[in-house]
Amino acid sequence: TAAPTFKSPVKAPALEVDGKLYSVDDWTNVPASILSFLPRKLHLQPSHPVSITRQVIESNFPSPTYTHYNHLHPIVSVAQNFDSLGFPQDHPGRSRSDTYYLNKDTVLRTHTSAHEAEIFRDNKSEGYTISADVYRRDAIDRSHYPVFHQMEGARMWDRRKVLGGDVAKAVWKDLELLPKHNLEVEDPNPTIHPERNPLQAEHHTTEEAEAIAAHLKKSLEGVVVELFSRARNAAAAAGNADANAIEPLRVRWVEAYFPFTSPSWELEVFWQGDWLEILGCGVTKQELYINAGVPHKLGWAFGIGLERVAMLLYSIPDIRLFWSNDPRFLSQFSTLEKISTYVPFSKYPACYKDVSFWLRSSSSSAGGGSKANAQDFHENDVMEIVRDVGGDLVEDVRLTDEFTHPASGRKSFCYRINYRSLERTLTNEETNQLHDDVRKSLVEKLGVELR
Ligand code: FA5
Ligand code: MG
Repeated sequence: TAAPTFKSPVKAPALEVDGKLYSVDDWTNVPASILSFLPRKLHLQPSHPVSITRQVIESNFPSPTYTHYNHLHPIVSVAQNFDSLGFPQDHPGRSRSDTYYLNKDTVLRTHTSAHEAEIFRDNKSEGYTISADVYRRDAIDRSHYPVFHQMEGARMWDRRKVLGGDVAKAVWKDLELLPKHNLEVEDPNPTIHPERNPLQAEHHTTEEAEAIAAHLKKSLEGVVVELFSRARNAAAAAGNADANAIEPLRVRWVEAYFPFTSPSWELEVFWQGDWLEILGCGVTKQELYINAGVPHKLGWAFGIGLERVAMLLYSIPDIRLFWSNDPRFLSQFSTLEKISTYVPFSKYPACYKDVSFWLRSSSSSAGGGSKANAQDFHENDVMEIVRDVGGDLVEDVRLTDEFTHPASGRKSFCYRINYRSLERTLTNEETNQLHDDVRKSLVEKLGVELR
């Protein structure tokens, strides 16, 4: 047999992104298809709906009270994304099934909150917004995409600087300056609940927390009212018959939990027959200010999904459309002033296909490396394989059946994949080929047994 004539030097494996090298290790799970999204920066593209939505929301948080950060790089440390925010070590958000790791210390940020601590430390202004692309391994459907855009916002008050040291009074005074609205927002729960939504009693009085929560809610409700009145006025001004047909706006506050706020909430808007979550928020945990060297501050923070808002605002039916380069999509958005209802250029036929498989039983997985057995199977791995093969030709993926064999204990799953292009009709051959590739890839990458 022919022996190699020379050995090529063994290069330490590394990923190069934006001219920087990241060493690769057991944690690395970010595929090239995801890295290819980094240059898009939809939040900065003139006349892109994500960018217009960003600007409309920013206008509710004017400078100099708020500084706007829009150019922070998406690759951050695990310390920034999780540790600085008090995520416990076993928080599911840290797992490789939820987050894209470049290596064990470095991730694609999963939220704009990754920058909270550094901006608190910078201590430039009383408030800020950060708009940016964020990355998550997640489900595939019309309102979820592995890359999306968030806007983080925060406002704080300095105990040493408010008149008479009475923070609550100062916050209520600032609240009076916020634009008035007459939207009735459902908000059934008390601000502070001893277990579910506790007061940070070592740091805040009840009055302070109540005042900050009220300022937070009023600020965000103001954003929602602003956004939707623009949409309606535009529709009405354009003589759009739909202006009256638009359902009355329904908005509600729901209790939530985040490791870096307490109390915490999510804001939901009624959309296409269901409640859609558009943001998370809360009273910032004092630990963050203390660790950032500004222990005398107190205040609130929120994180809003820009695509979710843009979908509501323009009636965009599918989150994949934001990534389209089709001029029939892009040409519909031009100015900040005129927000009009999106006109779908066509709805092409959908094609459902099912795939069923058995997970490998744990006994057969010995030495199986990273392949899936019942213990480490995660649905997001299926999602990513489908996404990798089908890209934006996949509209959604749903678990339709789950079964455990009574005798062997083996588990079986059936997923239904909906193939549909936003831009053309897919041929039968094409969908069959895609589905075949998905099936092969599931076997190769997850080691499942097809049924
Ligand atoms: C967060 O990311 C928190 N950082 C928000 C926050 C900031 C809370 C500051 C408190 C203080 P959450 O995971 O719920 O929270 O995401 C926030 C918003 O991002 C959601 O409400 C939703 O609008 C949007 N979002 C989440 N996942 C996706 C996705 N896969 N595709 C599109 N939008 C998404
Ligand atoms: Mg949430």
